[in-house]
Amino acid sequence: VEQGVEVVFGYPGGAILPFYDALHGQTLPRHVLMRHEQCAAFAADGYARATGRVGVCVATSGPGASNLVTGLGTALMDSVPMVAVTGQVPRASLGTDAFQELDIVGLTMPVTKHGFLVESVADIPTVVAEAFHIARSGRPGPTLIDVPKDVLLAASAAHPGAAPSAGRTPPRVGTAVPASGRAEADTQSADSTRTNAPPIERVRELLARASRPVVLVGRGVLLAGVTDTLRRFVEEHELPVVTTLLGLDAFPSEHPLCLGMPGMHGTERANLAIQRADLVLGLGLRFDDRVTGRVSAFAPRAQIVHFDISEAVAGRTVQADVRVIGDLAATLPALARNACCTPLDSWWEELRAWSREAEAFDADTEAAGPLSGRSMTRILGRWIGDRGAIAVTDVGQHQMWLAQELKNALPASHITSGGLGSMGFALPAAIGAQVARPDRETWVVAGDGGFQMSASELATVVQEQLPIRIVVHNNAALGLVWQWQSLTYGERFVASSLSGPDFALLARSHGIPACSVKTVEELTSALHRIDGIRGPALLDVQVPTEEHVFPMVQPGKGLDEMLHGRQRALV
Ligand SMILES: Cc1ncc(C[n+]2csc(CCOP(=O)(O)OP(=O)(O)O)c2C)c(N)n1
Ligand SMILES: [Mg+2]
Repeated sequence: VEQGVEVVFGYPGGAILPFYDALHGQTLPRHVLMRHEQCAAFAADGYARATGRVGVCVATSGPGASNLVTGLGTALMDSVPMVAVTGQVPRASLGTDAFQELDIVGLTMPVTKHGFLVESVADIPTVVAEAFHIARSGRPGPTLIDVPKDVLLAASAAHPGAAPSAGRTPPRVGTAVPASGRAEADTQSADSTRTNAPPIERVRELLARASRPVVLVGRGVLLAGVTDTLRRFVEEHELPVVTTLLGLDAFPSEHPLCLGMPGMHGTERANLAIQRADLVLGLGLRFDDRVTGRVSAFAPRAQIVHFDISEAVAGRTVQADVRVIGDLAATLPALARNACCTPLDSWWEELRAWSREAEAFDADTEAAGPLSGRSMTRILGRWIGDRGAIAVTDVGQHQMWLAQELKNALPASHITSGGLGSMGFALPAAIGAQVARPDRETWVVAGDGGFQMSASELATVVQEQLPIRIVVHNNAALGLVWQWQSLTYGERFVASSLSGPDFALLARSHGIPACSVKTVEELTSALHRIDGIRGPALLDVQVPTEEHVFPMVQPGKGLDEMLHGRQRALV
């Protein structure tokens, strides 16, 4: 509570019960009971992404704690500030294979910035403060606090019914276990902007000389809160903008300067722009392999500039010619000041010759009649975007289609698991986002596979009375797996065909109004009906299995070797 936490997402059990007991009769924090600890971590993640605040999840020792692992990894990959609190067996039982004992600090070392095993009650205030500080600072990410049950009990005895008082100066933490090493690297780099005057000067020179520049925008722009600065900067110089999957909501997709998403399922205009550019200005992104395609073929004609808060991230895949390490809140305004550009008319002429639509609208097949994955996400992308709602997607074909089709998402309004690509993410993350932002409409778009991984959270939606709009893209398949087996495994389909329950019936069994739709007309009228519903609602959208997400850059290919719907390789 002293850290400003208002909500925690969790699941109780023996070792963590003293923590739960301390919540009794308290108004803060609110506890949201999830149906699985993985979903508690995803919900804390969605809460954090929707607000920029630290998300908190809670689990008991052993299986409760280990169920958090995927959620922590998801947050680490996507730079989401999170603190996980786990119960542990009493100190005297540590190392004895006690009931529900797992070394969770050891187990989560690679998926957290830092893990703490609390050794005494006196350490708790410092550990909590450090855990929140590390989660927030530098490149944000998850930390874990593991508290033995006897320490929790001693804490309750020391502070019956109240949080520890502020202002105490407790002794230094006994055991602070360095985890992924990211904490140290990031803390050092967080204030390293003082070293950046020369690199920024060099970037200004490169920009002034460039005739084919591209600005590549990642989630760091959102984390630094510089979306307005970015917009002013690129508008002033008419710079083309490409937004990664996690940077989609950092810049409006329909802005005339926006070329779309790059990478494996990026647009022709975005990918070819990068390949033809003479300067790539990367702002707060990791240049991960889904963005770069074959690294050796990435932006072959370009000088590459990489702005990032983390020394550890810069240069890991693509070698940047200039690295600017520091908070974009300081470095981007510093660049924008006095920056100048040559006129880019001929570059824009070249750019406009390529399509920024992932696939052209086909009036014959998309305006009416049976839905496809493409047409349903096109309708939803506009519907969700026009309402300024939050879109939370799962992982798979529907995720890529919606990323291509979502119109003008507001900052912190496109939430998806990018780096880890964790199926089952969408519904629980939307619970976190909706709890965080009751004032915002929140939409889930999930595949039938990913939805089945966390469908038990429908009960949480109802128990917490959250008005989440849920769309299941039901193609009776693990669609993206089907697509890979179709295109790169010679149509040898194995384990990609998927049955499921009647999703509408499943929702109704929870008391959630729901229906199944198959045509454009049915979807459109269902969307209008949902407008009149105050609580949650679910749409089961049935589409054929046989559909590919295009464009596609296959693994090992360069960004200009895209497959299009017509399966024509460009260039
Ligand atoms: C937890 C997890 N397991 C496996 C995968 C691998 N995977 C990526 S996409 C995908 C298929 C997703 O199917 P579905 O949820 O139905 O979405 P669709 O592709 O059909 O839209 C799978 C199995 C993953 N990303 N996450
Ligand atoms: Mg599917």
